[in-house]
Amino acid sequence: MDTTTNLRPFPAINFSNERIALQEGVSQWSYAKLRERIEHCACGLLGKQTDLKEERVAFFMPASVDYVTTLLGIWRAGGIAVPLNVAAALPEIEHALNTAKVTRLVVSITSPAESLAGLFALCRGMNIQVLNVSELLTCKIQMLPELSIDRRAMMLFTSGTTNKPKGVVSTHKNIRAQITTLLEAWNWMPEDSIPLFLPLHHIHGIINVLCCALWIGARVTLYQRFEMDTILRGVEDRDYTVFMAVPTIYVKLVSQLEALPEAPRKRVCDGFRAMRLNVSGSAACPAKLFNQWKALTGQSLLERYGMTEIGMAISNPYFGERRAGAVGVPLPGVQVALFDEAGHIIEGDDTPGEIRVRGDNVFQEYWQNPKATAESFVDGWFCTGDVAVRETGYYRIMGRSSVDIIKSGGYKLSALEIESTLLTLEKVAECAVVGVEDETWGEAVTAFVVLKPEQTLGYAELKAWCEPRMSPYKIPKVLRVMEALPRNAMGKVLKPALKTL
Ligand code: MCA
Ligand code: AMP
Repeated sequence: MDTTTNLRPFPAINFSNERIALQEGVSQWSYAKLRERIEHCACGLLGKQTDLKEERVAFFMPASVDYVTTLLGIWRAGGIAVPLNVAAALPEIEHALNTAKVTRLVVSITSPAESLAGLFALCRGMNIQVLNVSELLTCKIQMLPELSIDRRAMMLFTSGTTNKPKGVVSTHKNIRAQITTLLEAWNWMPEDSIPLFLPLHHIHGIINVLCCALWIGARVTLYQRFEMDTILRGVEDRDYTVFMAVPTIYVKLVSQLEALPEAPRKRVCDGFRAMRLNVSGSAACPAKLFNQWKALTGQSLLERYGMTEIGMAISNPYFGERRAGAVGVPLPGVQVALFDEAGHIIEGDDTPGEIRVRGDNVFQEYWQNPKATAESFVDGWFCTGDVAVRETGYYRIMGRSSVDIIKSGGYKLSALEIESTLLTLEKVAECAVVGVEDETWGEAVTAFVVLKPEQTLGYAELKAWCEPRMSPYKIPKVLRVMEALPRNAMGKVLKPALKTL
């Protein structure tokens, strides 16, 4: 077994040469060209050093060849890659930079211009050096380090039940395991071609789409966001063999397709029909959506289950029955079990329990947070907090053990984080945030607030106040001003009661 990594784990990047790796607009990059860029970037980051020794290097770019170059350049030079959310508000970026103790930040021509002035000022204040990919690309290629596979490689931020996101650290070995299980399970092949329009600060876009494709030698078409019309033109032109998205995107596609006149609808639907695989994940895919997609495109959506800390763990089969409303069976090399409240493994079907996961795919630690890390493992099993039941061998997700976690359009949000920001709004005396079932978003962030005496607050004012303080997708979709929040005898807010309102 290879225990070092100098991008050797990405076989295609080393050996595929003239195959097209990336497409961005009208530009294309072969694997050989991409490798050259990665090596320039790695050498630029190294300067006179021989190894970045797990330096945390953040980067702020949407899906682009520069993003890919930077991610793999940091890995190649021995750093920990910290991809930032390009839609984040400055206080959220500050939290990430601070938590990760980032020393350098890489930007590029693709970085959202409207955010750069604030970001640069933040970095000046934090003594973080800002670099541009274009400068790094001018550096001469020299010796690059041999790295142990156990080295830390990436830090992603995840919301939990605490109020601030934690840094989830994965090693090269974790990442390799997360990629290779999907290559095997979903039959990835070098001939594949996939559009990438998901945000690149989460596993779904980074591992399931980008890294799987680049590992095997497939082609990735990069979009900075979900550009529906352009992507559907590509589908119609049979540009893609595989499509991966969150349920919200399939909901939006269904309504777009249903609104099209028959001839163009048929062309796009036939484009989807001709693909070898359509995957849904990051949030529950309702059976209704599964059936609508099948009726329109003939595709049985392959639904899978994963988490930032573990990559993917459970998946419907590539060959065999894909069951609506279920997430399937454990992926190769991933151990999955359900545990009852007493902490015992549930052996048979039909008894719900918490999903716990073991395997090389499971992350190493929450960054510099040994307490949270220790609390999330029991006897070597990572405790997901998700509750599921097995039905004739297939897992079905039933919900989460915490009402404080909300899933909106595939993003996992902390109700407490949103509440703690809303409480800094001078007029607000108390507030409670919950996720309310919603056909498009899965759950819609809903804020219940009690105002201080003689204050008023309308939705437009709340939204405008939130904009510089939180990512757009965290901003409540609904505001309910209340006289008082429902509480139990202990004074705890009754969130389930709020949900039913
Ligand atoms: C956008 N908006 C949202 C969301 N996204 N509101 C709530 N929840 C959201 N997720 C709001 C914007 O603030 C804006 O509001 C309006 O919708 C239109 O924004 P726009 O950006 O144009 O929307 P969109 O492009 O249609 O975005 C929807 C989206 C996006 C494409 C579904 O949310 C998305 O890319 N989600 C995927 C997230 C993801 O990859 N998650 C994976 C993490 P207004 O009009 O009021 O300004 S989970 C993971 O990685 C694990 C391991 C796993 O299992 O996969
Ligand atoms: P995150 O850590 O942001 O990646 O979100 C992971 C969470 O998304 C999991 O803990 C689940 O609650 C949820 N999730 C992912 N995939 C699915 C799915 N197919 N069905 C239901 N929930 C899912």
